[in-house]
Parts: sequence; C-alpha cells; structure tokens
Amino acid sequence: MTSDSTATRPTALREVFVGGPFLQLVDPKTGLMSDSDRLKFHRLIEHFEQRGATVYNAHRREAWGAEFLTATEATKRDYLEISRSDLFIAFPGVPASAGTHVEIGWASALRKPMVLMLEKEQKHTFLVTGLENQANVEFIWFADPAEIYAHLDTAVDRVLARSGERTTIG
Ligand code: 5HM
Repeated sequence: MTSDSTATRPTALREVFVGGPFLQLVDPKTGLMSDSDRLKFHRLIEHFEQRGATVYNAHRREAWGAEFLTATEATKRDYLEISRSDLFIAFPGVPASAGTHVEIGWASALRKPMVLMLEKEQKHTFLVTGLENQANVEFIWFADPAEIYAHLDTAVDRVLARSGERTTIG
C-alpha cells in the first residue's frame, strides 16, 4: 500500500450522532412520533450500526417521545455524545428544528465531520447552507428520504477523509 492511499483512507467510524427534528414530530395526542418519522431515523441508525458504529440518537434514547429526559439532562448528554462522535449527521428540518440547529453549531465549533440532509426546494437558514466553506460538511439534498442512501456513504467518506484538516470555524 502506498503512503498516498494511506493518506486518503477515511478514519474509522466508531461513534456517530444522528440528529433532527424531535419536539415538532411528537403528536400531542399520543405523545409519540409517527411510524413514518420513526422509520426515517431508524433506517439511518441501522445504516451506521451495520457499519459497526455506536449510534447516539435522542429520538430512540427517549423512546420516540414516550420517555423525554429533562432539558438539562438531554442537553448534557447530547453535547457529550456529539463531542465523542467521529461523525455528526442530521436533518436540520423543515420547519427548522431549533435543537438541531444548536447541535450543528456545537458540531461546527468542535470541528466534527458533518453530513447535513436538506430538503430540496425548501427554505433553509443561511448559516447552514453557508457552512460549506467554513466547516467540514457535506450536504445531501433530497426530495424523498429514500434518495439519501444513494449519496450517504460517499458523503460520509468525504468528510471523514477531511477529518483533522483546518476549518474556519473551530
Ligand atoms: O428542537 P427539537 O426538538 O427539534 O430538537 C431536536 C434535537 O435536539 C435532536 O437532534 C435531539 O438530539 C435534541 N433533543 C433531545 O436530545 C431534543 C429534545 C426535545 O426538544 C429532547 N432531547 N427531548
């Protein structure tokens, strides 16, 4: 193996944080996320677990809305879990998820490799779509969540290969 191929080989993916809209997806009547919203996160979690990674995800941790933690506990755990992750991946959400945007700020400042999945033809905040030249991020634009999987591994490998490089933020 040449030293060139070693230099471009992505770092190992041991721990992954999966974020995205939560509160707005919990039905006030049932106190739970819908099956289709759960499936969106579940599929992503499974994708990384099948690659051998430990996946942190608040939606699953908090039983899809049935076992909400206190705000203090959730904030502490999310920050710690993002800090220890090799990859941060999230749906910023439409409408924008406030909590996920806080997490994107943390992940940027912590110089985490990030993959953000953005909905085509929807409004997203400038401070997310403008991150490309400031942080180690790849965007996946989708109309249907199933489209994500055609691009996911490439996007992940790209940000992991750039891991450790200098970024403007962080
Ligand atoms: O504001 P919103 O609920 O959409 O924020 C979602 C993000 O905040 C998720 O990525 C999740 O990691 C975190 N979160 C959490 O950990 C949010 C809530 C509810 O607001 C929660 N635990 N109970």
